[in-house]
Amino acid sequence: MRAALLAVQLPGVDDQAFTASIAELHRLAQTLGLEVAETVTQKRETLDPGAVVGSGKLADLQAVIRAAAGGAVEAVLVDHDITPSQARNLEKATEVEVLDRTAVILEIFRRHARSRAAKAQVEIVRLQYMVPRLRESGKGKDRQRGGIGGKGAGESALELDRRKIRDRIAELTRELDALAEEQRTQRARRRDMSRVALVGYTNAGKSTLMRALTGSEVYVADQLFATLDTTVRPLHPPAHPRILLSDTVGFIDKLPHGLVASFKSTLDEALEAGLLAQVIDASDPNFERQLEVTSGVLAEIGAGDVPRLLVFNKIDRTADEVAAAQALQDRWPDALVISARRPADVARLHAWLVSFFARDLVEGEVRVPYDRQQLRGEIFAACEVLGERYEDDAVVFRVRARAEMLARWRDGLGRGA
Ligand SMILES: Nc1nc2c(ncn2[C@@H]2O[C@H](COP(=O)(O)OP(=O)(O)OP(=O)(O)O)[C@@H](O)[C@H]2O)c(=O)[nH]1
Ligand SMILES: [Mg+2]
Repeated sequence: MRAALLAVQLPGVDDQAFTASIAELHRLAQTLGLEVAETVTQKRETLDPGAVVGSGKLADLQAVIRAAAGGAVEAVLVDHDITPSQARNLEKATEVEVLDRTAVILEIFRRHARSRAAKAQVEIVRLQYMVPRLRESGKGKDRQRGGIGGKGAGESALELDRRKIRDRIAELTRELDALAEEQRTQRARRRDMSRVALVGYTNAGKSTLMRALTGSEVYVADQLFATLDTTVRPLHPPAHPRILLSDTVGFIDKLPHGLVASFKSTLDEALEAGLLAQVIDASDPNFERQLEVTSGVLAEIGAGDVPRLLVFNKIDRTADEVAAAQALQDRWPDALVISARRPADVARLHAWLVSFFARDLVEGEVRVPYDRQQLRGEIFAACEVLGERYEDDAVVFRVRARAEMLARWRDGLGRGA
């Protein structure tokens, strides 16, 4: 399927930002499997309240759609959020489907959602997006439905559809609440462990690093929003005590508003992490803007104060690698500059993470009665065992561990207690 892009350069948006935004819409289109036939742009003070662009540009767009080389254009993607009536007018004028930036991103999220939670979150935002865009269907505009159980009597088909959507949203919200409870329990179990969340702009290389750092098989793809679900895995080779890594949903400029809120629960993992590793694609000409966007969203979801390591990735893809790395280190002296594809760089990041969490470790003793020896495994995962001593009724382990962990072992002998 082929699509045309439509973008307006508004005041305050410089040429570079404008080009980058269009390039990003292009990639979003590709992620949906659309081939971009043409791009139509215009400089304007505001979006035209009628059909986004003025009548002259609209005629250009119509011509492009009819005359596009290589086959028919079946959709127009608009690089802005537009009102339902702007979309309708554009559809009328072009006679093809019109999707605004939010609709494009929502469609990608819908296709990529795997878990029940991600599916429910995306569906809620999609339904909310749809409500104001519902239209009276055909002739039955004022058709009255003799509703079941009296419900719906006197409502138009449109009102009835809206009501159905609201009911569905309520149902999904309840489902999500139940899932969130489950996730909270899982997170509570990881509460005292050292945790790092990989966060960052979509396509920065978070999942690639997750694979390299944990030896797990999470999904990596040259697509936007390949990952929607949070995955948690221990660092490998293992650290003692264990360090858990999580891979999270990526961010994008002009992220549809509802999505930030709905993915907040997915990102709770990030909020509770002891460290955020913010991954940046150093080979993207627009990486500074992407860094800003990510920091903005993190602040918005309340993760602004979590300690953060900047990881400039894909340095192997920059034109002059040495100069690029130097420029980054000059400006961000505390950052790591790496390529996820180079084992030596991954090892450097691995070592950095281990030493970051090692600073919080304290030495102490844990007594394990002889009838509780099944706890040995847990102790070896949660602590670095420095030595063990046998007493009359118990083994006493001399360990290095997080203080919270030691306190809990002392009080209740681990999570099994
Ligand atoms: N050249 C190069 N490519 C990389 C590097 N890291 C990741 N990539 C590629 O970049 C693309 C995106 O990588 P992912 O790991 O899926 O990115 P992500 O941040 O998880 O993206 P989302 O899940 O979509 O948010 C893939 O094609 C990777 O192979 C790197 O250091 N160098
Ligand atoms: Mg990913």
